[in-house]
Amino acid sequence: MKITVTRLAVLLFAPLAALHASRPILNSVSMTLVPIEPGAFTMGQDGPQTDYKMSIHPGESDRADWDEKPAHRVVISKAFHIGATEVTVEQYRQFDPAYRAGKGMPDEAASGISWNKAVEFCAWLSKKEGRTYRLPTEAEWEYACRAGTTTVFHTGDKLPDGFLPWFTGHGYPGMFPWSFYFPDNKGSPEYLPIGANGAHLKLAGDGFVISDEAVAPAKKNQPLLRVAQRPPNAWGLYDMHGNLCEWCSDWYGPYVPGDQTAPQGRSDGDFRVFRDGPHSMLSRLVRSANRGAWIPESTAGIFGFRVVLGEQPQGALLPPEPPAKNAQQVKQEAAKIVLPPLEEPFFSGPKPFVRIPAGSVGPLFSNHNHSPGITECPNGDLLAAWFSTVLEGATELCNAAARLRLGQGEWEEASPFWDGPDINDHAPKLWWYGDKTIYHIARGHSENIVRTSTDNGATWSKAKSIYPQGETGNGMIRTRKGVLVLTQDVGVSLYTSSDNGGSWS
Ligand SMILES: [Ca+2]
Ligand SMILES: [Ca+2]
Repeated sequence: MKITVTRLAVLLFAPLAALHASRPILNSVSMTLVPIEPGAFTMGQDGPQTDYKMSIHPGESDRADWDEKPAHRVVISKAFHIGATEVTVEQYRQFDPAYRAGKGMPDEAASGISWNKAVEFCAWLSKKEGRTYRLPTEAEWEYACRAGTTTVFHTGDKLPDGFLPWFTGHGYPGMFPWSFYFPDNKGSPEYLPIGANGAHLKLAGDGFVISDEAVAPAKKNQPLLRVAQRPPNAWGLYDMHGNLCEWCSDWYGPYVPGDQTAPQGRSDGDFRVFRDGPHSMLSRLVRSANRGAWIPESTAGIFGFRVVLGEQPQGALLPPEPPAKNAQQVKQEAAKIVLPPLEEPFFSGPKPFVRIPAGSVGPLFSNHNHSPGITECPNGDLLAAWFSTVLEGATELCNAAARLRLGQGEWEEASPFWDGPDINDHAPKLWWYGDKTIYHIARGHSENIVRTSTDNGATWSKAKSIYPQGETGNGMIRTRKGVLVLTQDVGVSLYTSSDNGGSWS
């Protein structure tokens, strides 16, 4: 009996070269799809925690985020084909002829594509060809990226020199370019800094130095995101480290321990997974195990996708993440507040509301907690939200929250509130309309978002994008005419909404 099981395992998990049942496919939109055979691999990355102060030691790109742990064994039980590159401008235009009209090279990756649009593209292509195209699951993506490797990158524990282009004037997010992370202008050898005019900079011995002398003459109209400009991985896939972030089909949630077969992520959530990091950003974000996730309607420029040809895996979906402490056991009775005598001055506190254990490096961070919004809830609780991070401009930044329940003397310990991992989702603000509705507004990636709760913050609507983007400042006010007005932290301007937050200008 034992021998049979072992033989079956060998057959199931044999390396690609041994099976090679199928060949690459060139489909109807000139997309090359590479066959991936079934197998098993270790998903995620254990090991030292990233300390996030990359500007101090930019060469340390091999450490893991909290949400990549525990590394666990995953079985990919069905063969599939996956795009050799991200979907290109030329391919995407066959679905949407108006896409970036008059701009972009044909072999540039299609950027600024929302998860929703990527799924629509797959449905369109499926109908066109009469076979199933879809986004990869997160597990399929990492399996294909690793291509049998167990190292930090598919190239080993480091990327080759000059592997990651960094458009130094753009950066991610836009307000934090190269100089934010590398104040001395020195990166580390895996980066290829490209100047504001598209000029390649020369490689210096101990990193890159951006100086006027080093800037070659600008090349006009240099395409920024052409696919397959660097060597592929062992299975023939290009740009699994760099170029664009790539949407996956899963709802995001933390990993659970134990083996999994054909996993599909969570059954619901606030964020869709993306894999791989954007261009012009730190190499640790493009590690094989790195995870990110964001709202499915975002059209931020960092997002592209590659498709899979093959039926969706049928592993069990994990349930949505359980509510965090700030959303548990929330009383729903309206508050009966007894006011102190009005003729007497009333002071209480101070009561610290940011309670995060020292040394925390994810999901909350003890280093830097800033930009709070605080609201009273209809049930009499106070709810506070703020951003928690190591560096204010970096991707580990998340939204934390805490609750001071009616009748209690102290704020509860902080807990995660709402966070797209690897997204600088900044400056949360909270506001109670005065009836049942509490608003949560925050800066997203290239959008702002709004969510609402009508049960005292126990549950929230899915985030909705609102424009224009900016960093929310202090809380909201409502004018006598019912217009909501929100201040901004950066720039002198106001957001206003005449439809209770449905749209903003
Ligand atoms: Ca990519
Ligand atoms: Ca991450």
